Amino acid sequence: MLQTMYLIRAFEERADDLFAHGRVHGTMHLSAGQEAVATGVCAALLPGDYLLSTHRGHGHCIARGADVRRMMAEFLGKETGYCRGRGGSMHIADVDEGILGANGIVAGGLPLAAGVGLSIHIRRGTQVCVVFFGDGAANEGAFHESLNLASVWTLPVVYVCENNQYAMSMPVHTSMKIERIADRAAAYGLPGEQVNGMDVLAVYDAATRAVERARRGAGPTLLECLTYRYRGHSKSDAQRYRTREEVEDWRTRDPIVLFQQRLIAERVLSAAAAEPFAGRAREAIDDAVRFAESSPEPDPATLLDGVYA
Ligand SMILES: Cc1ncc(C[n+]2csc(CCOP(=O)(O)OP(=O)(O)O)c2C)c(N)n1
Repeated sequence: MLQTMYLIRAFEERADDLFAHGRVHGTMHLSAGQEAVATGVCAALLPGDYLLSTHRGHGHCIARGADVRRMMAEFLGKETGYCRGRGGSMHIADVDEGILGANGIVAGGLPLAAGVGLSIHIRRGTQVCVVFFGDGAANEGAFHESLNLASVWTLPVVYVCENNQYAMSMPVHTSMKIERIADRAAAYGLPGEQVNGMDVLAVYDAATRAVERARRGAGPTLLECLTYRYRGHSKSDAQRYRTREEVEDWRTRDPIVLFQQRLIAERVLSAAAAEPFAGRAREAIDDAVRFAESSPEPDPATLLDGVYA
């Protein structure tokens, strides 16, 4: 889990750098600070389980085992990318491995999750579908409809709200009158749990319980993971809605630093053994960038491949 969190951080640092050098078109949404949520939840899954992501989805894909070479190639719009360079940062998917795609529509994954859950249910499968979404998405109608249907039909869905305190520039307390998003689960008759999203083991424990409940046919769970994004909403965010002190305060709870310190304190890892983790992650990303850069651009003649409407 520590290596995974380092890998997510390294991927995004490099993505940011490539963007700054004008190597990427469009925009991107970084999840630095939120690594423990993706990592803790995905560690609770088994091969064959399904995942639905958001516009801030790099970490979800990496934590689910996606190949960073193909992710980087997708990010740079290359033919060897997961979506042959058509999707870019916001639309990385690996359907064969159950990564059913990111979603640029806020709450767009939530109705899909109910559909995936219904499909598993009809096929009498034992898989689980995890759907990530933000605090802003929890105010969309799709959130309420999806939770209600999944609960009524006892579907194997785990709802993971990454409450990173803001929907673009809007703080959670200005968009909802409740203290805990997890409390909304009660309205639909399913368990809701609020978790420290900066603590990868706390996330893993809660996710393990939710996944086990879904897998044994007991239905959905809502997890609210309290976390924070260190970077702006996307690349065009001047961040006038929060103070530098607030960001620095959250950085003192960095999920990677905290987990590493804990592993060392509990003698699971020595300081010397922890040393190479960051370097290994950067090397894997260097290799991914080399792969992506040496990969071909998509052939313009294939531009309409995959366009169905
Ligand atoms: C249906 C819809 N409404 C508005 C937008 C514009 N938009 C993109 S991201 C975003 C904020 C999302 O906040 P949240 O769900 O908390 O996720 P976070 O960005 O914090 O990860 C908005 C309003 C959109 N993409 N889709």
